[in-house]
Amino acid sequence: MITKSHILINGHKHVAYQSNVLPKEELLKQSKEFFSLLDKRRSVREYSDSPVPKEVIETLIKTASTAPSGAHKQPWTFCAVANSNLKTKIRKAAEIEEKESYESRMSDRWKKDLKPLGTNMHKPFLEKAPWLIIVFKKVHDISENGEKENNYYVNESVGIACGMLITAIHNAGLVTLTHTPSPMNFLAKLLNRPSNERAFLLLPVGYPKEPTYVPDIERKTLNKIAEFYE
Ligand code: IYR
Repeated sequence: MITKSHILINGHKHVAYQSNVLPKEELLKQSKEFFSLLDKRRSVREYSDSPVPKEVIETLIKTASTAPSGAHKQPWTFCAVANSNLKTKIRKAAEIEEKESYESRMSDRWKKDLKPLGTNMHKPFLEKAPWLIIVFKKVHDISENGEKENNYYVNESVGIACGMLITAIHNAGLVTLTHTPSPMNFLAKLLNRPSNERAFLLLPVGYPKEPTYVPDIERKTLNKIAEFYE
């Protein structure tokens, strides 16, 4: 049996980092290939009801949970919903909030900014997509004896994990959409989440309806998003 060899640094166990250094000629190629894959990612609002195996969703969630987090607290819970009754309840509750938002909470300027994207208060994807992943942030942990334990940089940590989840979903040939009905507290109620969890993001996951049309929008060029100091 191969055993991990540990060394102690400041009294804490460390293992050798398994590096992923590429040969020089591969470096640019790999980075360009990954860019080209991710540059094809789009937010998709129309889903097919083709099923996605649970094991795929489990693997995507494990991938997201490789994200770095403040003090390695991993302050997240991913709730994966395939149950139709629950999806219908989530759609109904989300549409009540969205109706209120589109009719009175959102400013005219905000709605004008969203016009090219074609969003509205109707959210059929919440029932059509085979899975909904609702990401909860843990504002603190609760120890086994019921005491509060701190988490750190919770929004940053959970945001990074969500980015990695979106990337993993796209890499698997599936599509998603960052849906943030506001306010989102109905999700904690419907999913019976404990008091230390707050809904952070809802991602429908599935295959796109074929054909699906997405807005013809462009990404900012490198010189608009980056400054180099050499
Ligand atoms: N949450 C609403 C509105 C919305 C807001 C933004 I900013 C978007 O980029 C897209 C939608 C909705 O889901 O329709």
